[in-house]
Amino acid sequence: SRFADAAKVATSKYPKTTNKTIKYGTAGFRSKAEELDFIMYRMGLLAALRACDTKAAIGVMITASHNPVQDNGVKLVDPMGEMLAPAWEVHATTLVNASDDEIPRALEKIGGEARIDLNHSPLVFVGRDTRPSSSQLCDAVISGVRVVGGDVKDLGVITTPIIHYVITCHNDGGTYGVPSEEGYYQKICEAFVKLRSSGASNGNYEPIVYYDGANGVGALMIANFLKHLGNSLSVSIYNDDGVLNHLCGADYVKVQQKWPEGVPRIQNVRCVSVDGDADRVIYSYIDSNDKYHMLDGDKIATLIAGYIQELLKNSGLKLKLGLVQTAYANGASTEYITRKLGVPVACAMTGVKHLHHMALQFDIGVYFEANGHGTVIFSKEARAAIRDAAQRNNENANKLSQVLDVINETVGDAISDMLLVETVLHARGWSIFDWDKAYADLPNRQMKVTVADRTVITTTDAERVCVTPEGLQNSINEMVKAYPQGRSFVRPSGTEDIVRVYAEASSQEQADELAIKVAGAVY
Ligand code: 16G
Ligand code: ZN
Repeated sequence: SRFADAAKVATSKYPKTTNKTIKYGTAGFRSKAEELDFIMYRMGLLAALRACDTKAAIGVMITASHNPVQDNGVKLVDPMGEMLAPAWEVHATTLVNASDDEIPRALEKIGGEARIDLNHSPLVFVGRDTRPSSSQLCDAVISGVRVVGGDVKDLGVITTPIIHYVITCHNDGGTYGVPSEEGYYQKICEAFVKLRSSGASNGNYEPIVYYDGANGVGALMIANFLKHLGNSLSVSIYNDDGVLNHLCGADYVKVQQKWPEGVPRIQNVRCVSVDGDADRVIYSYIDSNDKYHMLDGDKIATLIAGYIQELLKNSGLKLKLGLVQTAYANGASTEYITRKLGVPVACAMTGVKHLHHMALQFDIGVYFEANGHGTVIFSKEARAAIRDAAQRNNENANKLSQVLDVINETVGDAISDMLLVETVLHARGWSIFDWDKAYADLPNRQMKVTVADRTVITTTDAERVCVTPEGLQNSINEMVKAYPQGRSFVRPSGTEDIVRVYAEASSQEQADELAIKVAGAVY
């Protein structure tokens, strides 16, 4: 077989170390770093095949995002910056579960099924986060690509959203932007600076933020953005050299609902927390009474959607704007955006690919997970209409056109999202307090439950309703009834071997109580 070498290198350098069945999950493969060498190598092989299949460059990102530093993971990025196509997730699972000797046959089979052209010379971009294990794991990916004759472009330590952007620009011939890290900073920052050219302060808005880098790649990359921002925004960087994601970062702040360690606790300052690969962002602040407040993906989404809606209205452009959330979206946010702003809301399953897909039904789709992952996407027609109106000196369309350039449409980016939030606050003349008071979050609680087999739990209606085990949903309904404004759901995690429980109610005590009861029913 022409893939014979792939088996040889596997046996000698990257032998399979487990017989457990492993699945390509919501965010690719993820586990303890020391279990990943053979998986990385095989993902290098697969990325090369996928590049032949699409006749385009493919991306491989090595990161375990918000997870602890001992973990790592890998995911593939498709040609237009999308998550890997579902059929290839299945191929990834097949390839990783094959024995070392079976690799050539698995590759032949995948190649045959996808009818790929092996005469195409595959190109694979690789990138990695700052984990100590990432560099070695990246070498394994590179070996995999090369063994089947592929070329590698190593982007080094980089954020997930930048690799999505670079891949997209490379494959569309530079239409979306210049296909380089530098091109990215330039595009986004130039638009941002222009949008506040009349002055960096405005009303209650002060151009000052504290930045919690989660001790990861986000802390390194923000410095590159700052070089292009001049005096338009003052960013104080914290958490740039401690333990990754430890007691800080977007996931910690969101789940623990606590101020990140390592950031000075100063009243009324906006604190921006990103995660370990800088694709999630959460805001928080301490008010004048020393009370802590957290502004999550829902708050960000409603802020952005509200502003885009206003620009659309004032521009006279007839484009359909919508918001996509998940079951985790706070009930108060959904109520606010539908009733108060009149923007339609759709609910998708957890995972960026599901939200992204659902957002395509709108001309302008804002999508955000409560955990801070999200962005805005524009249809081709919407983009053309906005650019066209901007050229005809429609002032609001012109603003919208610049806002478009601050956004990374290929995937959510913590830093680009931050610059977008700052743009809206600046335009409105709002402090973080003004933003926060749009609506009050319903108190909520998330819990993890460890069970023998999480796959016995299946759900429907975008994970809001539990189908199996039989009777569980009825029990949840009964429990929820006892709590004013109560809502709760359970779903198997796509990234960890656990079941997640979410509950909200009118008080924190009640939300906690409801979560504990529902968790008890799952166990
Ligand atoms: C992954 C997803 C994230 C989702 C999370 C849920 C991507 C790129 N990332 O990190 O969007 O919120 O999984 O994890 O899709 P869970 O299934 O363990 O709750
Ligand atoms: Zn992440």
